[in-house]
Amino acid sequence: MLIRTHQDGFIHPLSSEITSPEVYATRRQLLRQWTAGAAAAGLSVWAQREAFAQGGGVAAKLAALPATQSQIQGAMTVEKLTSQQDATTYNNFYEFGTDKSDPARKAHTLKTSPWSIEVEGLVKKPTRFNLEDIMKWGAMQERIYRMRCVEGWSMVIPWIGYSLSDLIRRVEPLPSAKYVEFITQADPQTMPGLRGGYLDWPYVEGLRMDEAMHPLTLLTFGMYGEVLPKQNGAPVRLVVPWKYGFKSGKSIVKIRFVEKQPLVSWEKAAPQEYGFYSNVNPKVDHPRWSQASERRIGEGGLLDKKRKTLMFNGYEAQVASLYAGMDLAKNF
Ligand SMILES: Nc1nc2c(c(=O)[nH]1)N[C@H]1C(S)=C(S)[C@@H](COP(=O)(O)O)O[C@H]1N2
Ligand SMILES: [Mo]
Repeated sequence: MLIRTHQDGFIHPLSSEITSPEVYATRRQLLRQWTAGAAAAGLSVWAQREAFAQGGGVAAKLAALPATQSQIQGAMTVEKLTSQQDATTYNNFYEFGTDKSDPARKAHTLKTSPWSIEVEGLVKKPTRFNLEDIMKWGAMQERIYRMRCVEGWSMVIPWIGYSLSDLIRRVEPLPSAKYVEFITQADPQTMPGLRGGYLDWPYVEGLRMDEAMHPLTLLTFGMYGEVLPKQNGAPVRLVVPWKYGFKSGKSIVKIRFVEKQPLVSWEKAAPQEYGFYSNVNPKVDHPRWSQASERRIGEGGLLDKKRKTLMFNGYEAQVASLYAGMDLAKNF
C-alpha cells in the first residue's frame, strides 16, 4: 500500500481530496502479479511491458512500471490527483498539432520501440544508449508532482522515473560542461505537427547543470503506474516540476552537454515572452497575461475556481537556493 507523507509543509488539503489508498493497493497487486508472469515467460520485463502497452486496452492497464515511493524531500504532494483521463487527453505536444486534443488523437503513430538516447558533447565518452539499458541506471520511483503550464492551467500527476542526476553521473560529464541540452524526436513521417511550422524542430530544451542535477528533476518513463502514453512523451521525457511545463521535453532522443547556455525552442520563437529559466513565478507575468493564478484541470465547471500559483510551483523550499542572488524578473 502506498503511504503518502506530507513533506512540503504548506499544502493542507481536505482529507476527501486524497486519493484512496485502496485504488493504489489494487493496482500495485495487479502489477506484482503481472511482472511475476513476465519474468516466468523469460522475457525482459521491459519488452513485455512494451508489447502490452502497444497492444492497448485492458492489457495496457497492467503494463506497469514497478516503482517504490519516492524518499526525496518535497517530491510528493497530497493534493488530489488529476484524473488519468484528463492527464492523457488534454496535452501539449506540438509535434502532433496545437489543439489540446491532438496528441491523444494523433500520437499513436509515434514509434517508441526500439528507442535510444544519444549522449554527446562534453562527456567522457559520447555514446548512444538503448532505452532498456538507461532504464536500469536508477531506482524507479513514483513521484506525485504538480505540473504548471505557462498557459495558466495545472495538473497533479503521479510520474514514474528516477532522478536525472543518476544518468548524468553515469555518463561522466567533463568539468567544462555547464548546461545540458535535451533534443526530442522530430520525425516528419510520424509527427504531423512538424508541417505546421509553429516552432523550429526538433523541440529543444535545456537546464543549467545544477538544475539538471537537482534530485527533483525526473527522467520519466511512466505515469499512473503505467508506461508513458505516447501523448505524454513516450518512451522517455523530462519532468522539472518547479518550471513551466514546456521545460519538460517529451520523447527525448539526445542529451548534449555544453559549455554555453543553449538557445531553447520557446526562447528562440519568442524571446520577449519566454526565457531560458522559465521558473514558475506568480510575481513575474507573461507579457500577455498574469501568472498569479491557475486553473486546476478537472476543477473547472461553472464557478471556474482559480488557485493561487505558488512560487517555484510550490517547490520553493527545495529549489530557491539554486537562484540565490539572481534577479528572477530579468532571468525569467
Ligand atoms: N517535445 C515536446 N515536449 C513538450 C511539448 C511539446 O510541444 N513538444 N510541450 C510542453 C508543454 S507546453 C507542456 S505544458 C508539457 C505537457 O505535458 P503533458 O501533456 O504530459 O501534461 O509538455 C511539454 N513538453
Ligand atoms: Mo505548457
